[in-house]
Amino acid sequence: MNITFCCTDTKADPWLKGLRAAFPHATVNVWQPGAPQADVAVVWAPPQQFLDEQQALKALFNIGAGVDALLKLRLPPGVKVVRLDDAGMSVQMAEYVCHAVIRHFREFDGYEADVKEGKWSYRKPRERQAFPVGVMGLGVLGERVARALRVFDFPVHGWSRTPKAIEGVFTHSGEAGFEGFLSASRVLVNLLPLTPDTQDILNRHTLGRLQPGGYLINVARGAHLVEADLLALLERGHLAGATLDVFRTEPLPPEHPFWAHPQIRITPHTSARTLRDESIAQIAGKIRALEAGQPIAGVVDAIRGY
Ligand code: NDP
Ligand code: OXD
Repeated sequence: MNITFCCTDTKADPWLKGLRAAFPHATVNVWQPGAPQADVAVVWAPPQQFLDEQQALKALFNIGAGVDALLKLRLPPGVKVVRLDDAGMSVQMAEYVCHAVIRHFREFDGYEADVKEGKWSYRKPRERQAFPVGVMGLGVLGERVARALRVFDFPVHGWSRTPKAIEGVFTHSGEAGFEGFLSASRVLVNLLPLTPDTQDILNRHTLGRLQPGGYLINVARGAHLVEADLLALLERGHLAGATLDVFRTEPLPPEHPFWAHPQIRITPHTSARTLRDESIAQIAGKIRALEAGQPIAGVVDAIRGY
């Protein structure tokens, strides 16, 4: 078997070592232009030239959950696109989102500012029922996040394309359920995949439907958010703030207003990192299953876009 590795912004050596250990009889190399045809590829945002040259690939293993960058490209005919299925990401996402929700709800930024000024001052405890959290996307990550938020007794709403049942979570689905989902939420967490249907979905109309004092947590993709609309809603006071991990342009350009905005907290696309060992183990298991003609989880539906 010939396995090729073509991942932008990723140190190749540890991945090659792990893949070679999992497949001692296979050829495992970093892709170079003109390389022999490989059977499967491990990829992250590969160049079009790679896919144009590697027309015999049977499967592309994306080392992330989101496949938006990959689906923009012309793919070899009949190739399976396989996403990472959790591989240690959902617990990280649950930590990140719970931290952001709790930091906002408990006013920790305000306390930090007070402490810097040497002030010992209390704030009135807030009513938890007044902070319903809406989770957009109830897939591998969204469902874990919704369940984690329930542990803290926040009212939790979830929205997905098809109907879902999650214990303790008010679920809504499809276009018909969107309006009711938004107006039931005060804190909005975005965990949708980026597809033609979801691009720009966080805009003045949708964010304007959140309850007053709304708060946005975007941990999915930057292109979900119309950035100027967020700034306008913060300015108007309809939104209280935002925690953003993803941006339309990454790295966030130095002159971007989000860097210094007093109501916006940013992190550098780090809410749920790809964990190398877990990912290699998962990909190796799926390669073996495919070789044995068995079905695997995480095969992307290119028409649906996720
Ligand atoms: P999944 O594919 O498992 O889940 C996607 C969810 O979104 C599903 O519940 C799906 O509905 C729902 N959905 C898709 N399209 C629509 C739509 N048009 N309307 C309503 N609901 C829709 O994805 P994951 O949970 O694994 O990951 C979600 C995204 O998180 C990734 O695509 C990626 O962009 C982002 N991500 C970000 C990371 C970071 O570090 N910032 C790390 C990892 C992922 P249904 O269940 O009905 O199919
Ligand atoms: C992913 C990501 O999609 O890290 O996995 O953004």
